[in-house]
Amino acid sequence: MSDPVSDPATASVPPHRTLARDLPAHDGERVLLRGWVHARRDLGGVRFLVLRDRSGIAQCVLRDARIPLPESAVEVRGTVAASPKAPGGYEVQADALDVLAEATEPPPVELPKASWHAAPDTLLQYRAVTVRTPDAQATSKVAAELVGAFRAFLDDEAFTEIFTPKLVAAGAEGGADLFEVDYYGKRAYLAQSPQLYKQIMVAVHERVYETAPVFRAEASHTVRHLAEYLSLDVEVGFIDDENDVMDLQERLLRAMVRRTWARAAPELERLGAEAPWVDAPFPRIPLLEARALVADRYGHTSGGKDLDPEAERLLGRWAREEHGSDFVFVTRYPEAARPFYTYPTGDGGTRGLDLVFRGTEITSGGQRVHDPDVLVAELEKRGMDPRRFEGYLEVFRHGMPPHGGFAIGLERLTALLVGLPNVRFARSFPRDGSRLHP
Ligand code: AMO
Repeated sequence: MSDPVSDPATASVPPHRTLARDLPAHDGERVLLRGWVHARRDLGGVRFLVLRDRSGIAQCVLRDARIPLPESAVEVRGTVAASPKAPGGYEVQADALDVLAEATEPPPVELPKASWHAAPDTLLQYRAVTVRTPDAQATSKVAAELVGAFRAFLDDEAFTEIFTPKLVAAGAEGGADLFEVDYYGKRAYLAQSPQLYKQIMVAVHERVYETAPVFRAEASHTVRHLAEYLSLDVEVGFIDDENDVMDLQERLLRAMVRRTWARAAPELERLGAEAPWVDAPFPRIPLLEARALVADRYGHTSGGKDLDPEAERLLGRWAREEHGSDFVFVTRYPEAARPFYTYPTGDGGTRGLDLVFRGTEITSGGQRVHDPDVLVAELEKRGMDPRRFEGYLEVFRHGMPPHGGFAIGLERLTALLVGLPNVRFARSFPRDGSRLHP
């Protein structure tokens, strides 16, 4: 066949580039690879360059070329040959190596080594480069597929994507974890969630979703809290009660897991991810029953109004053992444990709920208050000034139907799916109490 690289007839058009993963389909042919120097080895007369591109890695064998430092951007021309020891069973016998951008110093850690072997702080300090490790690349790909699956499912169900402000006048979730911003001399905040706006938009489209960062000035430094995370928000109108919210969530999570497993199979395999149990119905258990169950069955008494992390873990174990599910809904949260917009049941409880996945909360949601007088009362009960929510409250005087929704924390879901011990590594550039760079 003609050489796509040197054929003068095609010299004026960009040469056809082959991806590392496609070498087996080009056995015996000339190819052009482009990527980064992932690793290099010098065995006397023969030099090996492992090239990494967006699809994976390819072994290239060179005779005399000088191989630049790892992470240099290069292009390699040569002929594909079977090689049982090479990754994927094929290598490129190279006759030309061109350096597109030479690395001027070695990477801060050896990127080809399994990334989680290095100290987490070092990896995060040099994240601009360590984000290139195959594990980090696979993780961000899985996260992207999860968001794609979220959108695809909801688009099919006639939801409309919305875009709400991240600079806001008041916090929606209560609590002290607000980042304050100087807004033209006035006090503003970074949005803790799109909660109030997604509710307002229910009166426009009935069914809405948003995928956007939210900000929490979390005081606690844990492996499951970030100062900035991606919130996958859903809100739907004309529901009967919170069971509709759970039904939707269950179908959505099942679809997200299945599609991600189909589309990111190589990445999930590389990360050693275990497919979750999603086929069985997700059990639903009221909070008080969950606390009692964890105490009776596992001898653990949960502290606080909510379930503590250990109680969540044990409840996850129960769901798997008794219901064959990696997911479990915790329902009927007490008013004291939920934000003002949660639908109260009049007995101190609410139609607020959480979804626990593999023993960790990954979503919160439920039915919302749609009566403006109840909303004002709920704000006042929590010592919040209704005047600060005037724009929001107004909407409820113009016919808000019964509605509800939920939000998934993308990094928590990603970390739990691929087995990361720390949610920071589920985000390319995590923000926490001590990290603002890179
Ligand atoms: P909530 O505050 O419970 O609910 O957040 C929803 C989900 O977001 C994730 N999450 C976090 N992830 C990383 N770092 C954090 N600091 C963090 N905080 C929360 C969790 C959690 O389950 N407006 C409501 C949602 C709703 O009712 O629709 C809300 O934001 O996975």
